Amino acid sequence: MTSKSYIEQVLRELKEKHAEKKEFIQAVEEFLPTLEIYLDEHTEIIEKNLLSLIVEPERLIQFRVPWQDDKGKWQVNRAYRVQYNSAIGPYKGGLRFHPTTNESIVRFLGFEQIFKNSLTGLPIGGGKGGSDFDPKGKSDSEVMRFCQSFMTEFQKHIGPDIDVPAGDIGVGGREIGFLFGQYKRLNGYTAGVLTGKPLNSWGSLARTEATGYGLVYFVQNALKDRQDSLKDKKVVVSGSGNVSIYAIEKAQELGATVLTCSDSSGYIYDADGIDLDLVKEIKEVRRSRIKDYIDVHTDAVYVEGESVWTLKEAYDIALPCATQNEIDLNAAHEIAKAGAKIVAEGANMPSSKKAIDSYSKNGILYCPGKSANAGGVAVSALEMAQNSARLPWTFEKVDSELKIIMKNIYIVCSETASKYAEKNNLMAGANIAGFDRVIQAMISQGLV
Ligand code: NDP
Ligand code: 2IT
Repeated sequence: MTSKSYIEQVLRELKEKHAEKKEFIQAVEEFLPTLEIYLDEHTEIIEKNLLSLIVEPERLIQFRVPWQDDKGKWQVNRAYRVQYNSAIGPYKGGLRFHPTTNESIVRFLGFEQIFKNSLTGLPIGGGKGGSDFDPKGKSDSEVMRFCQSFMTEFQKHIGPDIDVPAGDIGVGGREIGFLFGQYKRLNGYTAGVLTGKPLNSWGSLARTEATGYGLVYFVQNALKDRQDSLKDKKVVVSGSGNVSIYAIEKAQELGATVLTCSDSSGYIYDADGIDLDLVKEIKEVRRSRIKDYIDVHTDAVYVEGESVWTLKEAYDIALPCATQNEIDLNAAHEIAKAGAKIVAEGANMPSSKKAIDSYSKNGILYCPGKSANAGGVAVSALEMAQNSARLPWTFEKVDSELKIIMKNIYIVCSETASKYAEKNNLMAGANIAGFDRVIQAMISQGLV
């Protein structure tokens, strides 16, 4: 059997089993075909049918979360954790609280997390979870009661050497703090059971910044490799959450002008460059909507109900940092028309398959999320190391380790791309390099 026909067979079987889980199928369909040349060299993977093992999660947990709202009424949400692959370490990956969270979403995120974590070079397996709970519009007390109820069940399934969750959409320091408090109440002080903890509870300095900063470090390495830099570049960022804010911060620090940010209601275009202190005040302090920006900057534009990817101004770099499939083929055409030369993904799977296929045709360097947004989970692994040693590191130490990790990820992706495809095919590079480490560990361990 050829590599191509084997991959097609595994995909066919997966689609039959999971026809309705479209994001999950999308993530696997984007991944497996890029392994073709690698499989030509490693025929034992075909002979022993190892792809069928890697697409199947080791464990999938689903539970209900009952909680009482401020009016005393009982609410119930559904929660998930996929413990996907533990070949290279305890399951590691975020928790997402968003009404769209379902089994397809956590499976896609968990599947990608395996290979992202592998690229960091650190001892972390792949997992992901979350709930269809919507923290928007909830009081702090409601969020706390939800988190406490969530953890009352979830604590049975996690531990510093078993599974170490962190944040994702809708889960930041506040939620992780409440989850950690409840875990402690049930099991005693166990710093290493969650990452992204508040700094007063042994969270790591620079974890909040890590995904956004890491994304920009990745782009900086890609530009440097092409004798270029971020100085004077025009950058378009989507979202205004954790990843967006710190991507904007680092891009501005390195001399770029960031023209936009957004939320699911609309986007801000500010030709003078986004005022990040104001965005932080609106999103991190007030927990309000990005529309408030124009109350202060009356010369900026707020475009209600539109995605930032409809922007008709010229720019050099696109950093999607909001959510999956925010860039479809039309949006990808707009990005190309704007003259962008790089799309680097802060979000997980923000580009549809057709959008990805269009990038190289339009001369755009595509930096896939698995590689470009790995800085967050990498610093989570450094938080685990600090918690195990019971010693905190300085911001500068964590940040300098993050820079080294992002540089190494860029190098391994680019070298693997050159070996198996061509240098600019960072998607093939990321997928093959991430896969190689995991599958070789699985083989050494007897595929258990
Ligand atoms: P936040 O919750 O902090 O922010 C999410 C941002 O994206 C908000 O601006 C939100 O707008 C917007 N958004 C979310 N869902 C949608 C939607 N369906 N349509 C339009 N906009 C939407 O999350 P993060 O910044 O942590 O995560 C952003 C992305 O980065 C996600 O894809 C996540 O998986 C990925 N990521 C996060 C990491 C981390 O460390 N936090 C690490 C690696 C990747 P609104 O408020 O209107 O919903
Ligand atoms: O998608 C991701 O890599 C994250 N949400 C971060 C996971 C983590 O464990 O820090």
